[in-house]
Amino acid sequence: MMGILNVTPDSFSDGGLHATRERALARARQMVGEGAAIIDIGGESTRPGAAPVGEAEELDRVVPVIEQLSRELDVVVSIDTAKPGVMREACRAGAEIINDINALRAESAVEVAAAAGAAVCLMHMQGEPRTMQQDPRYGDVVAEVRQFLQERMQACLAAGIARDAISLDPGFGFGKRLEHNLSLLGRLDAFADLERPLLVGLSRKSMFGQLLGQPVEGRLAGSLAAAVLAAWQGAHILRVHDVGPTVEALKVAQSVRQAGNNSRNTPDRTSG
Ligand code: 8Y4
Repeated sequence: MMGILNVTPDSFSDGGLHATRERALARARQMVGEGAAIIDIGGESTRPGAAPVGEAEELDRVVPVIEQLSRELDVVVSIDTAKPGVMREACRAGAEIINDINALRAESAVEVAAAAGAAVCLMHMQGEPRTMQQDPRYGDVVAEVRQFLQERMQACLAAGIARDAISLDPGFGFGKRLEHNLSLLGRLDAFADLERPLLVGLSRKSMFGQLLGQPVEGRLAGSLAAAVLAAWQGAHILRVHDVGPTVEALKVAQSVRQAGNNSRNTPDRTSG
């Protein structure tokens, strides 16, 4: 389980950077207590219309939190950034995974990741965040996402990143309509032959708003259903806001999977 940690100033209480850091640390401790093995730290809001953050500001937000968490907790820290300079400093501070929604396509990003010796998550996105939802189009969304991920993996391997250090992500919601997201979620098996762990981020995303008519705070049930479907198809890492509830939902799925295997192996099971 990968817990999402936003280290962005609270829009309600303006307590400054110190309060932002303390709030983030408390949230991280809670998620680890609920079973998160990875904390994904982001210093730039991904909300549509949010102001872009400069590199220095992003580093001021995330570096102290990464240092403290990797010192204090038995957890792997992941840095959610597309900026090579932030990747480098975050890894120096203790981050072991680079989670880049741009799949290391920025100038020098692949080289920085290789030099840092970090693991990387390569995510598919069509277009760029500001405009990606304007008119997403695919012939065969599953085939195109798979092809993109394979190409980005090749670029990483060519730069000396170890195959074992790479995970792949279809990028739910990133330049995709509801129908594209649903096609991908039903066909996660199509990525199995890439032989890399799959990371999926579905938590609270707008596809559940579209399907259920729920605002972001009402999307837990939809997110849990999707998490179970993904895990059932073999997804390895789930990026979620609600760590405790997702751990419980997956426990149910895992138990069913084990019971199912047992019964298939039972000789006296009748058929027909
Ligand atoms: C409510 C809350 C509604 C958050 C939407 C969102 C992914 C990711 C994001 C993902 C990987 C998000 C950084 C978008 N999504 N990284 N990052 N995979 N690897 N939206 O799917 O959470 S940010």
